[in-house]
Amino acid sequence: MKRLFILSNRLPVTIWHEKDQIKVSNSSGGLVSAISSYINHSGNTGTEKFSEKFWVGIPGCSEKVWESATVQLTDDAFGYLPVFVPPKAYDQYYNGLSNSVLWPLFHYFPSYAEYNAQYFDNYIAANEAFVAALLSKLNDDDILWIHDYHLLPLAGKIRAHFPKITIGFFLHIPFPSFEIFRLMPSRWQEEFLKGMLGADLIGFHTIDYASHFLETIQMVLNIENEHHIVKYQNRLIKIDVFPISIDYEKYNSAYKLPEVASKRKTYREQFNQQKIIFSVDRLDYTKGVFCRLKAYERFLVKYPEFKEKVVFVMVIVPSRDTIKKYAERKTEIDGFIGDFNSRIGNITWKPVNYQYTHLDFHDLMALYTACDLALITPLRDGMNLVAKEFISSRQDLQGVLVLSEMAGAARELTDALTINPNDIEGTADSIRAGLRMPAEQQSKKLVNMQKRVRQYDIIAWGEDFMNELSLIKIKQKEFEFKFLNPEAIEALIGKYKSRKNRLLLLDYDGTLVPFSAVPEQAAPDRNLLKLLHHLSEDPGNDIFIVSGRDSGSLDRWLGHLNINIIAEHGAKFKRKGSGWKTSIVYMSDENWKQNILQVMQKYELRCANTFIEKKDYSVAWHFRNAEPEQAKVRSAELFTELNDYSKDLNIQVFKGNKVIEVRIKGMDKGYAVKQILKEKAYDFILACGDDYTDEDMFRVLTKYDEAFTIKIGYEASYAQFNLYTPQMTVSLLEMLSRIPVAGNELRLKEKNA
Ligand code: GDG
Repeated sequence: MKRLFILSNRLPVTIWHEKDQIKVSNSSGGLVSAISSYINHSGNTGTEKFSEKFWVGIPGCSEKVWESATVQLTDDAFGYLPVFVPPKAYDQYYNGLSNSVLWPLFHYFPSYAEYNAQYFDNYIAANEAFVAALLSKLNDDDILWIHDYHLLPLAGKIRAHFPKITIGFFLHIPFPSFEIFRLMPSRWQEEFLKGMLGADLIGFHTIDYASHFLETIQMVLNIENEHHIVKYQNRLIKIDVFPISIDYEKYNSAYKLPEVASKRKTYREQFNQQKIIFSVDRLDYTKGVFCRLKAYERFLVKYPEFKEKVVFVMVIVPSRDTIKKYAERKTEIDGFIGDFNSRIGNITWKPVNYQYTHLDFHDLMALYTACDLALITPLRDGMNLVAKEFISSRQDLQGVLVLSEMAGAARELTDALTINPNDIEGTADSIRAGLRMPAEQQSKKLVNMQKRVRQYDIIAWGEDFMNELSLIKIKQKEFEFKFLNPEAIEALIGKYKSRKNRLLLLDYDGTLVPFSAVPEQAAPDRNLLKLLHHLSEDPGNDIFIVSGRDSGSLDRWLGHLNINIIAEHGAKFKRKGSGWKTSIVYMSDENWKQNILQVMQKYELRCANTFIEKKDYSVAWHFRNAEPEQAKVRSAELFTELNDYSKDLNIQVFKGNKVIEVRIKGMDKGYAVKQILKEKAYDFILACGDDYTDEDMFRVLTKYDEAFTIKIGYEASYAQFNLYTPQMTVSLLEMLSRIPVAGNELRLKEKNA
């Protein structure tokens, strides 16, 4: 059993002074109840149980106060590990970088962001305080789950000390598009992204946020993904979607609680025959309060028959009011509502019933279940749990949800009346439609939405995340860097000796010969030619050079040997003793190459010392010799542009070792190897390659017990082993060529004589 550490900005505790005493109690914010629900139920559903559980966060008091106060904590579900950050630094980390840069930017309010260098320095310092507090407590077997935008760099910083530790990171707010993210100084961008990539699993609420993240790491760090998995610092990292949810049963069963039922009755009586519209959110400019009020006003003006027949109960919960933007907002809302009520209302009817307060759970449930319509209109919202809570609370299957399409929840709650919060007219119409919706239609919609929240509730969310986290750790093991050590060489030689049908699959550039500045200059030397000839003379060996190169160069250099050659990643092949053939049967659009060439030529001009390689079935732009910084930017741009162009065509864009290549879809070395294996059964397979294109071949061969797969280079790979350089591949092949194999001893003796 492993230990679980939850890391979040604040520890879930409340500290207060009572007379001369310091009191501390466990507090249950949204995150703590979410995690607790998952932990408490996980035993029933097979998720790994944890030997110990700790919560790591800032307690909001000094070390001295904490020491005198901790004794009063009673809940033993979690051990608390406090992180102390001095008040001034905390202010710049929390109110500064977290809530005056990341929060506005990630919610698409770039003009609210304050790029203050001190904020950044203190944000990093606060994250380092977490590391310092944990260093002596962690070990590589622990599981860490880091939460939210306050701790973006933390996973990377912990990873530096514990390379094998398991870390999950979940972002509770949106991840913005690259064009927004790039507004931050580039040093900040890199620090945040590299930090996040210290995790093994990075979770977002929606597919859009995950895609934005993937695009951003591509543009900033030049990191690509394959099916949402990226390779970074020799580690596989999964980027996935986990829409946070709620404890469905808790909200659903609250309907019948006596306190809730009686408060519901009070509210209904208070508003008599009026329809109740309800909203509740933290004081935050992202929540779209003004749009909401304007839409409500438009509704009353456009549909005056609702005047005096409806009331809008709007609860705003105090939040971050020490930040200027939030304090200003409060004053504006107060003024706006006062004016609204006097303009639209009358002596007996106040159209907006506004409270700036925190409701207790029973009050909140009473309002969720008393209202006729929940009006949720954020301008941006990572998820929005209020929407899910409202849906779940309606055991009576009555009530309408009007929901902004800018909330993550809109992706799942598709039966809501979705609105664009900036569309005042449209929102006003949706309010009317909601208030006039027939009872059966309300029920039908609620049944569908309740089903979704019930099925993927907070427990499912936690389990889903933890399961994915353990799966990626398993995948990482398959992918680790493993040097081909003497024992492995011995095993390889042993098999080579005893088997009669041997297949040698050898990539060319970077595997048999080192990379050279210009592709045409990578000709094989005499030694390599002699070696290949030697190996090919053994009747038990079938040698395939499996290359992405053009057939012309390969033919010139190797065509005279008695070996098979695969060019252009499988698009062309030459069997020993015969001529070149192609495996491309049909090409939908012959113009693609010309168009791709035109795009690449633009980049050849814009980025000095790059060049284009034209092949029969592919085109490649090489940037090996270009200035690295410029090449990084241009290659990222070209990659995006080519991907856009190729979307609907039968071609695919690949990024290799300092090259971007466009080729026919499905044509890869994995496909080529599958074809070879279809034709003949082999009892020994050796595959060597250095590039990402060779990974396709390695992946196919993971299913063959008799295969030895070797990645040339220092990177982790799907291959079983690594060798560092092409010289080492050649030495290994020389070793094999000297082995007297069954039946061949005589012939070899003669040759060596
Ligand atoms: C962030 C993301 C994401 C609110 N007022 C009262 C009260 N609440 C509770 C609600 C709900 C929670 O607070 C608010 O959660 P939201 O999801 O709506 O919004 P954020 O606080 O901005 O949360 C958000 C979330 O993280 C989770 O990942 O969904 O997008 O911004 O649970 O019930 N609870 C009580 N009284 C109140 O007056 N008792």
